[in-house]
Amino acid sequence: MSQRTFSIIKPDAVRKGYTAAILAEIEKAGFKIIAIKKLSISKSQAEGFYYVHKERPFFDSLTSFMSSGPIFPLVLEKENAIADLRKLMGATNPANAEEGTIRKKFAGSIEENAIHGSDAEDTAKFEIGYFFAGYELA
Ligand code: YYY
Ligand code: MG
Repeated sequence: MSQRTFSIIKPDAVRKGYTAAILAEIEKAGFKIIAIKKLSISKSQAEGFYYVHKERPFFDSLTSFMSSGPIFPLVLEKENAIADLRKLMGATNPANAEEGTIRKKFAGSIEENAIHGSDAEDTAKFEIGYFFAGYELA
């Protein structure tokens, strides 16, 4: 059954000019792009998005980074989209990411790791709603 997930091309990847290359990897892997936009978020918007990590030591640095420049939020659809995107992304730390994954190819560090992907159905739902209105998801 077809499933939707949420992704972000992060500020590091946008700055380095990797947006189109990452979108190409995503499409090549069989995902349909349901919604996409370019925007910059404030520190407090980044804090709201990553609120599950608010007690973690990297929270302040992560949310500063995520508000440091333009990002591309995405809604993606395919069979098994949530797990398949996580696989395509690779490990959080690019040093541990498998060959051929987006983070292996495009991430610079554990923080500046090029791409976000939802980790479960409930988080995908929250994250899609955080960035997109219903009328943008036709
Ligand atoms: O889902 P994923 O992005 O792979 O990792 P999370 O554990 O959810 O962490 C979110 C985000 O936080 C991660 O993409 C980079 C950053 N981060 C960090 O800067 N340092 C860590 N030790 C762990 C995560
Ligand atoms: Mg995560």
